[in-house]
Amino acid sequence: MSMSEEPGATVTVGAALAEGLARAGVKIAFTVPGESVLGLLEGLAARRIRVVAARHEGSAAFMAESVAQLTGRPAVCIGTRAVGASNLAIGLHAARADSAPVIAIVGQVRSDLRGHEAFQEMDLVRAFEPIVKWAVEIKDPGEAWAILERAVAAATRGRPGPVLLSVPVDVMDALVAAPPVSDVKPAALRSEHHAEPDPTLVRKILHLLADARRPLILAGAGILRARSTDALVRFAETMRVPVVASWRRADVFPNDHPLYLGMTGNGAPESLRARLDAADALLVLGSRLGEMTTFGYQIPGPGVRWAQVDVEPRGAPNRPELVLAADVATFLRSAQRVLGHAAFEATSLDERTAANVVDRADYEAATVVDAEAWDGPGVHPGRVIATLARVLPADSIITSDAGDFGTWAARGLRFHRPGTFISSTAGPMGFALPAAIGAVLVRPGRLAVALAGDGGFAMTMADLETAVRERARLITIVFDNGRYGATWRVQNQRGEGNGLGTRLGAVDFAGVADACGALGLTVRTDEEFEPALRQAIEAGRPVLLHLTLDPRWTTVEAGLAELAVEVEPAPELAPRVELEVEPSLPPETASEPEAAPTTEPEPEPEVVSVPETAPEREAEPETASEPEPASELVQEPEPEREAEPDLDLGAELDR
Ligand SMILES: Cc1ncc(C[n+]2csc(CCOP(=O)(O)OP(=O)(O)O)c2C)c(N)n1
Ligand SMILES: [Mg+2]
Repeated sequence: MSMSEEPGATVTVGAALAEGLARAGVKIAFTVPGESVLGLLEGLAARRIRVVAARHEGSAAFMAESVAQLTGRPAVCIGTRAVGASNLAIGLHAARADSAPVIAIVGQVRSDLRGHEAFQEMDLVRAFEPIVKWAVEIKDPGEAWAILERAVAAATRGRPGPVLLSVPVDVMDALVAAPPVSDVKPAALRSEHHAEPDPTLVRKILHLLADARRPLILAGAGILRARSTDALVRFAETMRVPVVASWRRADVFPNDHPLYLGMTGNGAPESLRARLDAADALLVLGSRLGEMTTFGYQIPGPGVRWAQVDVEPRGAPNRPELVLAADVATFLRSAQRVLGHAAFEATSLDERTAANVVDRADYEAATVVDAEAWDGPGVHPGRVIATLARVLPADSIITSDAGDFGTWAARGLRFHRPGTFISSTAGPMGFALPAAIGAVLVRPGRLAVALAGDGGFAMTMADLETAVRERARLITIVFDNGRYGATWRVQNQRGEGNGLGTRLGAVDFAGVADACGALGLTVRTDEEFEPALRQAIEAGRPVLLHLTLDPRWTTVEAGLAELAVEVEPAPELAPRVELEVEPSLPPETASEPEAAPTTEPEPEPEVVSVPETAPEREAEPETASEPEPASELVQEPEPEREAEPDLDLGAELDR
């Protein structure tokens, strides 16, 4: 239904909300529905917003968070009443931590039943107020349009973040006046205007960097949200100041640039911590200086002169010398103008340039992750990462879960442009696969690669089916050490409780992928990995690579750890027992002598555990696909990310 121009025309609240979302640029919404939100889904479909069913609301919220991180535009997840909302919570918490503009719309019980502990009733506003930026219930259908506008503004303005709208089922289906017809976006849906920052403060910040001997810039998500990577590159080059990325924002600056010195937090190269300690001035751009980024609030160290530019400066326990509450794009523009006019007396530009060369060489040496000798069992996590860095297309979108395996990726991967690394600073397990799905659905030409541990992956692995159904071009790589490794490692350090709550059983992850209609490959040695990866890139459908990992590999910092505790071998998979259904068994199968593997596990295949054995599943996505053109609704031309066309990093970066 399109909004009628006739005076007095009415639409349902669900349709009005869908109209507002469409005008805010929403193209896709993720949901596990319930009857309370059906009116909204109908409105979305009428407005040609693609509706994607997830297998868990947590996944739906992660998918939306990923889209919001990637596009900077509002992204939508939808759940039903108390149960759906509770499941959405993890993704909304993550969106808050990641300053991602997610709009969650949740059904609520009928208005006349509110307060009676009705079926699946919860005071959603009270429950979610501490989690989201703004939570509100639409009580009067006539206010729906105004509330939606306000919600979009709250999600996207200032420091972006999640909002939650609770909509009682009767309100959702109530008729209201059609939203005003307009070619012009309502004010609240337009992009924000940022005032020019105070020029004196801008100059002072520039002087702070220019006067220092060993200055450094720390850049975070604010740069990504403001699409200011190019501007930052120019600024850093003009000032000849190296740049480090905040935790999980490694794509904020081209990693092959001679001024890039790595990502802070877990997995940071040792050179980076040393360089941060050596800095005598630090400019923090678009980062809240979270606990992980600052190695537990140790950065900036005492005595370091530092400045922070952020839409909402906050984070560090010690106050900056200079603080500018401003959008980083506006700041960088002003700074570049000043730099164009004023000749800066940097202490010694040559000296600084020479120091930068040494810093970069230190970074490169400290980010080699595949040096240790290893003959198995299982793969070398660093070699896997080094292979990914070499083989994946440079514009692949890599998503990462929580867990120790991720430290290898943090140190060893290289990102060349913004929007190629999506991870959450909230550290939620289960994030990587849904995030990869969300990412490729809005960037259909790209390849997404989800990195996860066996623990985190299993939390959302049912969404492999979503990936198949939605034809998401992705590869999931599962680092399987048979445990919640990061937590088990801490047990090991404590010397107590070895394996308590942290040991996991074996899962045939390739088999799970196969069962969902994806292609599953099991990789047990380093030699097997690269051919499997190349096969996955070419596969044309979702692929899972199940990597077996010796649990002595923990973090990249620890390398091959000396463990204080005994490591039990990973449990073996119990052989699959087939149901004996005599009449339908084809005679060859029934009579085959080796076809009863009740005690012996299957012989290990070379690399591939399920290649050609599932042709009928492969065909399924084709027939089961939606009647509408698959990605037409989200086919954006390769995006508005400013840095993508501009960066021009040269052919050597196109691995
Ligand atoms: C939703 C959620 N639950 C619990 C944790 C705590 N936690 C952090 S890492 C981790 C273990 C992750 O195990 P796995 O995914 O197998 O990765 P590994 O550390 O073994 O590489 C746990 C339990 C978390 N971060 N998120
Ligand atoms: Mg694990």
